Amino acid sequence: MEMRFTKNFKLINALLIVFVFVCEILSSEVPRPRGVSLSRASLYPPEKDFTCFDGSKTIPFSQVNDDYCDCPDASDEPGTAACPQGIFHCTNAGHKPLNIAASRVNDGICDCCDGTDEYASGKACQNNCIELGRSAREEAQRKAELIKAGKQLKAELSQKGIQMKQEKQVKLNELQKNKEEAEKLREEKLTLKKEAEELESAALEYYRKLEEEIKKKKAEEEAARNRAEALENFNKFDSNQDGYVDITELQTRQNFDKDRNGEVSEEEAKFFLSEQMQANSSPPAESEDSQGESDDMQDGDEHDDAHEDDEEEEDHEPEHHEEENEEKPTDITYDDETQKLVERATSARNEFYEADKQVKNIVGEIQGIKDYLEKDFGPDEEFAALEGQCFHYEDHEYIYKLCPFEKTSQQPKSGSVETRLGTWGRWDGTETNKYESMMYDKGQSCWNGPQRSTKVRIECGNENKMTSVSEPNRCEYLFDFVSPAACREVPIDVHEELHDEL
Ligand code: MAN
Repeated sequence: MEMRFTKNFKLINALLIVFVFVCEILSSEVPRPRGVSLSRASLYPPEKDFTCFDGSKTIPFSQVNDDYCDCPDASDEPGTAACPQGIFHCTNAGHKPLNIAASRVNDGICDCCDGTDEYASGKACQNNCIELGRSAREEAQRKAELIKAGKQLKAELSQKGIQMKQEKQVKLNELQKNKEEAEKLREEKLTLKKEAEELESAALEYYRKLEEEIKKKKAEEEAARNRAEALENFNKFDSNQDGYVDITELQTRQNFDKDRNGEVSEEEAKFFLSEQMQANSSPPAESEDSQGESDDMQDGDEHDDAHEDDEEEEDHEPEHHEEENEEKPTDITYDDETQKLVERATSARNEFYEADKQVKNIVGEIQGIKDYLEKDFGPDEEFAALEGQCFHYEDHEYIYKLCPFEKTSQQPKSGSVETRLGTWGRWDGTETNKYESMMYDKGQSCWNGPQRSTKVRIECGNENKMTSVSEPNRCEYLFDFVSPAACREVPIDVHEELHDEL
């Protein structure tokens, strides 16, 4: 089968070459001004005056290609560089005809393989159209063979892709049904939970009040303890028992001698008043009233400040205390009936949360499948099988990775940190073939530069493989990838040439 195809192709190719030569002989016999293609020859009848294609002017035919631009549309100078926007046509017999900008005529560079663009520059251009034509045809043949083999593989990929989407669709329908059931169950569990919690709440009301009373009592006891402790401390320092603690009283206490020089200075005593007393005690209420009249006033104020600080701290604390209290098992034991109701409500709550989790899982799965079904895997789902795979390419410095429909990345060979070069964005091909390239954008930002992005060019190949990687602009990467999924019939170039020339 393969052999027959190759044989047929060779025969067609040979016929084409003969055809091209015949056409060339015929075309070279059609008289026309330099730089005019065969298809336009009839627009330049030599026996008539020449009218610009845009109709703006008529000139004697002798002024066509006289190296002076008469027509605004450049139609009078197809073979010279006189008109800036002119186009020069090279026949390139044996290879591909070519249109070049008129400015490239006689510029000393051989643009046409037949060398016709350099007729007056003195540049000796070789006519290598025959060789170029031959290798172009060989390349076209290679490509055609590749496409033929690739198309078979592509058909298999398509089949797989279509099957995968169908299976997902079936799963989606199943999940939609499961979701309805799971929601119904959740509804039932919610009702049961509410009922159980109502009973539980009513039964716990009595214990809640009891607990509050216990808490209150505990708080009162704690406050009384604190107060007694404070008073004790105060009395300890108020050695003359006059209801005030003054500096001299503190100076008698050697443990305030911070610098260990044998005596307690006023500063050391004050330091203690401001730093230590704040933390440990509060003066009795009576002393607060009279503080303004004595030396102790300043110290007393500081003391008050300290007290305020304590209050501030306490302002933040209730939350914490409450939490602690909640965590602590209370000393209260429920009666059997209440205990049963609490247990029933707890298990109703658990069952509801379980049912709710089930619904959420199904919803998540449904969304995942919907996203998958909406993905564009090509007109025949031929690229679907690439999803979930990753392909690698190594150059001297990095290992590059392409995970189709997910991301592209770069990892230094000497390190383990992967840099994301892009996240799947969209198909980015041309109007004629949207699927010839992919764009992965929004990758990791470059230092002082843009976010990294990757364009992936896809060509037909008989396996899925990355063939090259480059970075044409800083942080903009170009991957070349071949895949049977990209094998599609394209017109062979030789056909196009003949069309154009005839
Ligand atoms: C790294 C690599 C390069 C990139 C620079 C930009 O070295 O990601 O590809 O050009 O960063 O600073």
